[in-house]
Amino acid sequence: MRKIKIILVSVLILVLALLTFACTQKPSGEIVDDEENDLVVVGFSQPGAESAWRVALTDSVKDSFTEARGYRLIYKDGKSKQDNQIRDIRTFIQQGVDYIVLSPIVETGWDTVLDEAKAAGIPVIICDRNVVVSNESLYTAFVGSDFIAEGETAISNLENILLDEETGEVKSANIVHIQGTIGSSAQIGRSKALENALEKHDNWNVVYEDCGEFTKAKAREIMASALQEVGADGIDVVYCENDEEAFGAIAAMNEAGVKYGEEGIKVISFDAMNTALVLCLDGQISVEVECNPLQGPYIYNLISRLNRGGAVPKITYVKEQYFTKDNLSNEIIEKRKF
Ligand code: GYE
Repeated sequence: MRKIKIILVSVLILVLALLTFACTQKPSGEIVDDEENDLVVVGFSQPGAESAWRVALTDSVKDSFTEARGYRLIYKDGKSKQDNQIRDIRTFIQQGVDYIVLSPIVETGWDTVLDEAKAAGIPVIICDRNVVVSNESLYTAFVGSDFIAEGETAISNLENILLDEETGEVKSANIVHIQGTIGSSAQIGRSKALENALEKHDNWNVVYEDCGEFTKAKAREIMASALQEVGADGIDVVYCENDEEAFGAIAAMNEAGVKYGEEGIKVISFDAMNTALVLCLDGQISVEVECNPLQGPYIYNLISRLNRGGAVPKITYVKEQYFTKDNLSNEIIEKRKF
């Protein structure tokens, strides 16, 4: 009898302990209540951390939305999957954040979740890459780059490089095209500019094309395969859709002992991170089109205006430029913030 009593008491204690534990656990959709200290809560969904550029964007947003300025930033990394980003936005909605900032991995597939944010009355700022939605009212504003313009800048520089001074004609070119994440605005715009150039120059051909996912590792494999299948003599240009891909292509060319830069295959790249500009000044990368990751202050301006009840422009393009060996110097590189 005594034994049964002890067992019953132990079970009771266990059940009580479990219940207390369950009640003190915070569910993942915990309501964020910063009214006490009056902080404005911003949920920031990034697609991943595939490049140094993206890390710079994350830092810029984190530096802009600080508690000292009256904000609390909740940062989520989507680990390169749209489904994760959608889940993260739903968590922000459940938490009742004041604003959502979304850098979308690809352009399409956001209608439903943006509709949910709208229904919850949470303004959404799209940054970096854009979305394509059925109804523009599903987001409040976009801040980011004009990717077709970036691609066109790269192409006009390539045309200059390939200009035959004697004839005034643009020389023929066999191009390896290493694309970024398919379906992202950055890939779509930069690829589109190359496609338009191929239509304009019938002596330009893409001899090898694959998706490098904006990463060095993938691009290195792609360039190694291109060199094997096409051969270095059959390649004049490698058009990389970001710096990580340019680093990967360069690594593959180094491994294969292939000449690039001024004396060999021309490397075209986007982002213009400092580490890449060093190679550009050295003549290893021929064109660097800047993509500005310092978007935090732009987003901060929009949200603080909205917070004061003001209106904001639907589209804001960040300021960007391009670099070749001719307009670069060590001083310029040292002064830059990314
Ligand atoms: O060029 C690349 C990054 O969306 C503009 O994504 C961005 C691109 C950038 O991973 O480095």
